[in-house]
Amino acid sequence: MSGAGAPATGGFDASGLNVVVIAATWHEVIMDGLIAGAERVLEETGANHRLVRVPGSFELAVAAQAAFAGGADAVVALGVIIRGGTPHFEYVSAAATDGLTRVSLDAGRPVGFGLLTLDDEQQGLDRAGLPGSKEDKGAEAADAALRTAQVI
Ligand code: DLZ
Repeated sequence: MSGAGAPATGGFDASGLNVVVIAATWHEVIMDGLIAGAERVLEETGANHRLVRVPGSFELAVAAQAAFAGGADAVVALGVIIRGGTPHFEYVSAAATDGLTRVSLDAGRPVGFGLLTLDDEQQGLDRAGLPGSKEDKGAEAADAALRTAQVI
């Protein structure tokens, strides 16, 4: 489900592109929504795709690096980090974001950034493309990766 102001997703031909969706496992309900949204766009556009699960968002970057080393044209990175009472949130969020940026630039290939950094679970439910959600960040991340792969 797209909210007001959200870009339209899909509606183009991405057949011939090999895409790896890399998804962390923390916060299962929100993650399931993000994965479903990304996979819907990849199916609709005809992209070849496979799903790789990693334990947490910290591991997204190294898995993205391996995907590009294996020939992926694009990666969609999905994770959910919810702020807690310690600085851990900041460390994992920064490490995952910086790592994915570096991997994308080193490979010269796009990473769709579907890492949600949240104050609470409700913010994730609002963005996960689930029934009642206002936005679908998994779909948006897949769409961004595909559209970028087509123009670089
Ligand atoms: C340890 C941890 C914590 C506290 N919170 C999250 C989170 O909200 N979201 C997430 O994706 N991962 C979390 N992790 C796990 C780390 O990303 C990582 O998997 C572990 O520190 C092991 O390297």
